[in-house]
Amino acid sequence: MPTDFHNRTISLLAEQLAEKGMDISQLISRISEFQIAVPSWALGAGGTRFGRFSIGGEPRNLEEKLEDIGLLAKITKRTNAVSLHIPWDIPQDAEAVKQKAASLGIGFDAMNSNTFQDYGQPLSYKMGSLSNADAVVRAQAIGHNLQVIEIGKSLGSKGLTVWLADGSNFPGQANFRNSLQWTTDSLKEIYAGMPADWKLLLEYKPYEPNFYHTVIPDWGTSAMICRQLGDRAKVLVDLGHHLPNTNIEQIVATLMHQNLLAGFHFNDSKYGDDDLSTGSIKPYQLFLIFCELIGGAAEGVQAWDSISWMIDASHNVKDPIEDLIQALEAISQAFAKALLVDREKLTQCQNEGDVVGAQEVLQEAFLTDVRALVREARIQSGGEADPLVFYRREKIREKLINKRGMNAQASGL
Ligand code: RM4
Ligand code: MN
Ligand code: MN
Repeated sequence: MPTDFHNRTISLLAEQLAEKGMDISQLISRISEFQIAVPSWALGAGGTRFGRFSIGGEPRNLEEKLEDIGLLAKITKRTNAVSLHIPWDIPQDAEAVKQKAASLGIGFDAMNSNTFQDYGQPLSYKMGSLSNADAVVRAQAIGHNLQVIEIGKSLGSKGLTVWLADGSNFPGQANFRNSLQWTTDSLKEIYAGMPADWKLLLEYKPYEPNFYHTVIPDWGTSAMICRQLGDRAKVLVDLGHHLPNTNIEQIVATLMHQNLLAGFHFNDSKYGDDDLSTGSIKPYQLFLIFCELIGGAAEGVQAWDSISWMIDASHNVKDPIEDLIQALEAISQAFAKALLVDREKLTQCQNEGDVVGAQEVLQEAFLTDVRALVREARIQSGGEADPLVFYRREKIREKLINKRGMNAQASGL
């Protein structure tokens, strides 16, 4: 987009917003401050259980993953942290990794433990980890989480994200109540091993890889467990971890109401845990979620800064870096649009039973083209006006392929 055209667009938008009593510079600083972490497994091509198609130039180790995130950080200015997955990304030299990340302007978001795969550990997780009927397997899974906390401490992380694949595939395979109790007891031990300034982010997921029952299938079960752990345990909402048509914005509002929202894993979904690019399927839903987040924080039910933000998508047919650029843009746009909602008017409509008016308020904000606003925030922060155009013009993928080869593969799923 030519600079001149951008400048005219942004001044027109500033004028429009000023008429509604909104100050564009305040909006720009809110958008600029909003940073979303990138997981270390997002830089390589994902895949499905049917196959995986390489894209070439994928990072071969943790250092190269950090370099890719550093590039994203530099051009988008929307990310400043990485979320590591253990054992996929065990740092050999924590101090060196920490320094490298710092030199790229990257910090360490929540750590992710992994007890959903076997990777050479003594006992198998085939029949579950924290919920396993065998106490020795549970102890091993607890020990793994404690080790992840130690690694995180050495890097300056402040959180542990737990996603469990535990559950069963067939009726009768597992005892519902015992699985839940063992999971809760195991999590209590993990929680007790966390430093006082850490938080535990507990995911839920209705199905997959288990298809009959999942030990933590929904936000309510996660919340119930968190309540038994302590104040620093909260529920993590992964947008893909719901059955189709679930009202996720209501879940967000409810969790905030109880000060129980740990954070987000952004992605989009048509059917289930599709891990598609954020904003590619249901941008209106994403906007409505941000409306609840902004509303909840503005009304003081839960502090904005207590919420963690991360992208958790799988890149099967797109260049992962391009996909992450698109996701960061979509998240920023949904956030910016939600900032435009006239909350006073919305409340008035709600109180007066003006259903049409309430919809108008939301649509007015959602249908505003905020691309120039998001771009301006990025330019003012020193990023690229159009990161995707820059990425392609500079032939970054070609350069990565030259450096790392066509068959490079990152650790991960
Ligand atoms: C799960 C969940 C976790 C992620 C793994 C790879 O479905 O979303 O957050 O760590 O996938
Ligand atoms: Mn997730
Ligand atoms: Mn998932």
